[in-house]
Amino acid sequence: MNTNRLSDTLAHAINSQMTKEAHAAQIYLSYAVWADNEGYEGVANFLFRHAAEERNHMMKMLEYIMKRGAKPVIAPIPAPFADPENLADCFGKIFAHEVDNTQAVYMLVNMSMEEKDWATWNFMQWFVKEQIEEETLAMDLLAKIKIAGGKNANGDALYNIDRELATMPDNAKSAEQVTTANP
Ligand code: OFO
Repeated sequence: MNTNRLSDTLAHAINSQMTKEAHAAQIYLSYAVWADNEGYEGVANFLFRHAAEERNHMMKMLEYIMKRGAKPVIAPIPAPFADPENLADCFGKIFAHEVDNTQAVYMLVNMSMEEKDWATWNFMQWFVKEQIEEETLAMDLLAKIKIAGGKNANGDALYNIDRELATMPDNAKSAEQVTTANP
């Protein structure tokens, strides 16, 4: 009896997204190594933590494919991006990458809706919410570096950003968590 509850099309698409999450982990990992090498230990710490988050996203996809009765395929991961030129470039590329990932997540939501695969649609909502947080986090990083002077930020400003990122929480506050007492 066939117990596979995923269409081949969706299984393939979720599998591709699973590989994309693994690629994201490699990108964050390589940027973390770059940051550490440049002396930004706080930024490196933040990026190492984020690499682990992306790996967890990959695991969620892998588990979902298996739980629905299909077999994940562990595919090669593309090489990470080249090193950024400076912190402004690093945060800019992270933001662009997260926006690109949001598009990929939306595509899976669309596909599951077209197939009326509500289990997958429901599963993907976790990623929709996660992407709001990831984009917010990347926007916050960009705002910090902009205030500090962008690619012309001076050493003091960069030092402060680096220290802040060492203890910056992994998740940005979502709009749903905000109240008038806690803006
Ligand atoms: Fe950076 O986010 Fe995964 O999905």
